[in-house]
Amino acid sequence: MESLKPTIEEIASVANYLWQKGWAERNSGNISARVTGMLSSGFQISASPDVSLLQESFSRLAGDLFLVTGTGCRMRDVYQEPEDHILLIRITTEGDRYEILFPVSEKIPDLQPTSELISHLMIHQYLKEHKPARKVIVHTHPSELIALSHSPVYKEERVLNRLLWGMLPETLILVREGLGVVPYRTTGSIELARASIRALRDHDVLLWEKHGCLAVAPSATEAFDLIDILVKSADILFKCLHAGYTPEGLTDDQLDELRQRFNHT
Ligand code: 2HA
Ligand code: ZN
Repeated sequence: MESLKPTIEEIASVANYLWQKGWAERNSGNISARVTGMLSSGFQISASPDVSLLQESFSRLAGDLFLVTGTGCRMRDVYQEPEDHILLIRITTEGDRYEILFPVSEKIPDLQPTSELISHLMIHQYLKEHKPARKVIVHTHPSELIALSHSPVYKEERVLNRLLWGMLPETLILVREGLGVVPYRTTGSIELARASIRALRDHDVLLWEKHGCLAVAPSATEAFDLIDILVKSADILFKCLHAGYTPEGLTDDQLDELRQRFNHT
């Protein structure tokens, strides 16, 4: 497990950011990371790993290893005691089951993976094939972005991205593809996962209408950053609106100039 420690610690740090930001009420949010090949060769798999059935078959993830936050776990607890709230699971060779290899926590004996496991695995399966460097998924509930998704005007993807890019240059520079808006689907459903995969073709960060955000990146920190930048823009927008005026926003020419100048960032 030693070799997984840096990844576990990074997930724990990001769990803390989510809690500190106010995006992780009670057990909301979840994080997973594909860590296949990262276990040191001496690691002994527990003698009788727990094997659970998946509703879907994940043949392209057969044998893959994932770190996933536990269902019902608070992000603040993931931060405080990562090894008790993050599981290591392996997809079986048939791809229709997973084994819990670790922690099989002493504190929480029946710890199971996040309720969004199916979404995470479906998305990981897509990422492995189409965006293999992106191995981490972060899902969280940032109030400002959720609030925008309650407006029929702002939840229109083109309108929303134009608005958020216009709040400060960094948003366009760092989230060039903008947010992909995913229409409302039930939490934890296969429909939500499918709609997310469609949106991930063109985006690395999604806004699940009236629910939250999901970001994919090479690391948990980078996934967090994508959401954080967009929240900053939304925050500026709300501050202007609360102060009683509509923000001017960057002009089309200013945005075009940024696009040209920061073409390769
Ligand atoms: O993990 O946020 O979407 C709890 C959730 C479900
Ligand atoms: Zn959620």
